[in-house]
Amino acid sequence: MPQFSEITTDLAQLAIELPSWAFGNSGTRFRVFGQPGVPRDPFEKIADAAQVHRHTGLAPSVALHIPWDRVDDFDRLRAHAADLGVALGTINSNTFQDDAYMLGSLAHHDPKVRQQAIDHHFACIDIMGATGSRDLKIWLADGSNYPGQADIRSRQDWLAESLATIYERIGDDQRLVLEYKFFEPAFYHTDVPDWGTAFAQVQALGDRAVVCLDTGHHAPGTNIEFIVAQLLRLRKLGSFDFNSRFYADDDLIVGAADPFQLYRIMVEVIRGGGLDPTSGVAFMLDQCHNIEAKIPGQIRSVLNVQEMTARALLLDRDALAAAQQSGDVLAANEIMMDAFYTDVRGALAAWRSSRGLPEDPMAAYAASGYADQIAQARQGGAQAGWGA
Ligand code: LRH
Ligand code: MN
Ligand code: MN
Repeated sequence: MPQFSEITTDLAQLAIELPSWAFGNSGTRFRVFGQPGVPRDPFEKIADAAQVHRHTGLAPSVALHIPWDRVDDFDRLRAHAADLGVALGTINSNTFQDDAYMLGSLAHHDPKVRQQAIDHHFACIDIMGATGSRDLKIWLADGSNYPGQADIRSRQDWLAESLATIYERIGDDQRLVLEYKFFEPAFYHTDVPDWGTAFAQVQALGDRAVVCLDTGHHAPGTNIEFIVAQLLRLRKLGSFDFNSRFYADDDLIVGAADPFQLYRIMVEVIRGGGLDPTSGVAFMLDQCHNIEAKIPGQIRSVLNVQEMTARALLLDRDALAAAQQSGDVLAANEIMMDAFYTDVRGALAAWRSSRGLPEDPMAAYAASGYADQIAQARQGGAQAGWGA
């Protein structure tokens, strides 16, 4: 197995984008729990995200969701982020909250509704100009609940047309990122339910259209690392929305439910060159902290990704390849598990401190007094925007 000192150059490349909505109040359809000190506006969300970066050095950018994070002056929001040492990242569109979209948005049967949804994406592209964002991320709630309700075949064509119209509008250095999800809110059919459909749709658009893989968006038992390998192979893996799940789209802390799955995903990311910043693979979190504190929840999340990335980098790939080539099933599996079972926490703590970061970011945040400060200063925090 490689030494820890041999993996730090690669490890230093890891950057994880935080979702602005992780800092707002959230919950389930049953209850949204309010927490003290929760941000009242996008400026305060950025300030909280900057705390995560300050203590971990892992989270240099923040994704926005429009209209949840709509502000009058995006230039000012961008400058505010820069002052706090972070950048504005992906712009997420939202066509799932207006009455007009009850039966769909970009795949709706009515061209007027499709146009409304396209116009929303044009507005997002304008915002990207001000925020300096590279990626427009599209997740659609489009689908149907009952067999016969919708023409599922025509909807693919309408979706393709809508996406092509949006794709035409993005800049040469920008990307359209299409996210899939197998169900919810639609329960019978979903218009972009899986990686294959997302791939087919973005492939028809061009090079600057790629797929977002949200780890919570698959049926239980799905081999997600295989999808990672395939999309990287096809050069269509644009980004991850990391989170973890026990049942459906639970949006829990990444690596909490199944650290081994996260390790296996990172093994395939590294195998396919996805850790190299030039690969264009963006690592993002898409989580909600319904019952735990939000800023430490995000700190824990990025540390979990860092830990599993370190273990995946420690995998002895030469030995693994040799075992695979010789058909030695048990040896290959043992090599895979050796790296997974390596406790890297001590080595990571020492490495952090050698880079001027706290050895223990969770403890450093707790000692910083920031949680008390925001609890005092902010009253009436905003809801994350969904889950009410
Ligand atoms: C949909 C989703 C998508 C949305 C986010 C709030 O379940 O994963 O990425 O933008 O949740
Ligand atoms: Mn997502
Ligand atoms: Mn989701």
